[in-house]
Amino acid sequence: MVGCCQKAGQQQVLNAPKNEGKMQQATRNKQLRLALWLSFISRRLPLQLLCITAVTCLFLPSDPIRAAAQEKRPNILLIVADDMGWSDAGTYGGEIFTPNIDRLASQGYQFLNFHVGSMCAPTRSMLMTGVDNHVVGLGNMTELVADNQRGRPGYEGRLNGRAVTIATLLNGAGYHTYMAGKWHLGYTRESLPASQGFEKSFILAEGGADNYEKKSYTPTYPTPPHFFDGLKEVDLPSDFYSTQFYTDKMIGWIEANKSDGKPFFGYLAYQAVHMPLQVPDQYTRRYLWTYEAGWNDIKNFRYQRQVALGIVPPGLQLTTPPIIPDWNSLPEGERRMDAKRMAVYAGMLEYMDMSIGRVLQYLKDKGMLDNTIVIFMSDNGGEAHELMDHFPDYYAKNFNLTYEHLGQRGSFVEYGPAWAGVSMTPFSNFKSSASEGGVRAPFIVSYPKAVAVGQRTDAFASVVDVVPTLLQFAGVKPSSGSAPLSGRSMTALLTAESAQVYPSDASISQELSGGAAVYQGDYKLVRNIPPYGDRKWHLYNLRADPTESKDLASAEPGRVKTMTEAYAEYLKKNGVIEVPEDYDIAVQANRNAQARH
Ligand SMILES: [Ca+2]
Repeated sequence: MVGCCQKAGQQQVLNAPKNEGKMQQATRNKQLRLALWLSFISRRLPLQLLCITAVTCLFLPSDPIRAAAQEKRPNILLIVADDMGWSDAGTYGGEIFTPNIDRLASQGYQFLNFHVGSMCAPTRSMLMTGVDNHVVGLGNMTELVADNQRGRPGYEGRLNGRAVTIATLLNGAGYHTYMAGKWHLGYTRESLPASQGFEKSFILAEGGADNYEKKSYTPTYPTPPHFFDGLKEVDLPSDFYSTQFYTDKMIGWIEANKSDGKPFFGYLAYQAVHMPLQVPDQYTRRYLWTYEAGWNDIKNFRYQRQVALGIVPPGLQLTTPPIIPDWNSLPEGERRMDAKRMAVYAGMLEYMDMSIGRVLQYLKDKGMLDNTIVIFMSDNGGEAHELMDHFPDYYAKNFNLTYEHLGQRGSFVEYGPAWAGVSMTPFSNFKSSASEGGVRAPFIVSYPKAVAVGQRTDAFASVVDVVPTLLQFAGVKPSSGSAPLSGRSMTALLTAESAQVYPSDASISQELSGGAAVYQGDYKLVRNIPPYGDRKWHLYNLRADPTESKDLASAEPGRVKTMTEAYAEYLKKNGVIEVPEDYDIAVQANRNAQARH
């Protein structure tokens, strides 16, 4: 009978009319929480105790977080995809087969307006600490650090110790802490995961690497990549494939300690779908036919699907940079190669989704899934950069670039700006820009005990909000000896107590490598450097204009002034050193790489 109530409660939320009053929504959410709680209790108590329990429930805290925590502290599984686009998963409009990510969304909370840094390591530094990247040592990518930033506090290129990681806090509170995958936050002894609170770790130190062997993927990393098992640098097994290996590691650690009564925090940071794009060939083959349709049609398909899902507004004018040719204007040989490059990307992403499914199925089989907070996200927008254009001789010499080998061991594949634009439908620009195409990321939270089921939100939220949220769910306080948290807890939103994370008049700023953005309510003030912008501020109303196509800066000078003042405060508060006027990412990257040779 209680089981019926749970189903009915969930169905009510899924079918809630959009114009429903706030009071009705609050009442409904209380009913849902009570139903979930009763269902939870009923699975653990004899029937004769149920009546007493039901009465007692009326006097328990209405706060579902405390109610859940009183029973057992939650496990936490934090899954991060690398360079995955906002629209790639099915639940965000994509045609790629991602049933496990989609199921997480349908059983949890899907964010439509979640923001990250525009590149890997800064996002990850905020994800691990909850503190702005300029405070904790990743003020810029170490590969891109400007001459005026080098050696300055906040630009160490590794976690600098000013903030304690969530792994350290949770481990200190009795959690097992595991990390498998890409770290990218330094590999000095004190900055490795093993020194940052993770009791078990197997990591790639650099920003990327080959997925099959210990091999660099770019001449800007002149030495082979570094992998660490704890504090020990190690070689890779001969049958290594990154996604499979990291998944096995995570499941193995959870399994080894599952019976000792301690909860776990698992950080699963896949190399997928960062270049080089690689996956077992059968996954690529599934998509060859799909992408022969070309990037124009696929982008339009995704947009129409997003409109049908109700996650983006209809009537948008999708923007395509002039450097991207019309698909039908390409010679057949180029179309064939480009279709396969995207097929490898899609296959690699599907393999990752399948692997996420393996972990979730394992947790379900062991009866642990209901008590696990699962987060899935990407760390930045789709990657448009084409290294093969910059270093053609290097790739011709070190990789097999034939059509037949694309995606396999020994090959090198990047998917380029046209497909990156598809990945970021409907937004403009890409990874490393401050446009939404660089900083809007998929973000899903599932936690059946406390998080509302089957919900979507367009509330603004950011990567710095993850740590305060997880600490609150786990009942763990931030460290008094650490830099203060930069974000806000999302728990009130997730448990349907509030419709927002930030008040609508709050200003939230970010900066990376000269790109900068300030968010306030529906508005965004943004500045990009070439090739993504003109170094000037532009103002957009993101709700009406998510593609950032209608600049309102000259029409609303007052708003621009308020937001630039908020940005100036942000710079001061976080010790940001802005890049010089003539800073150029490609020139700086080459100069820094030469210095490392
Ligand atoms: Ca990335």
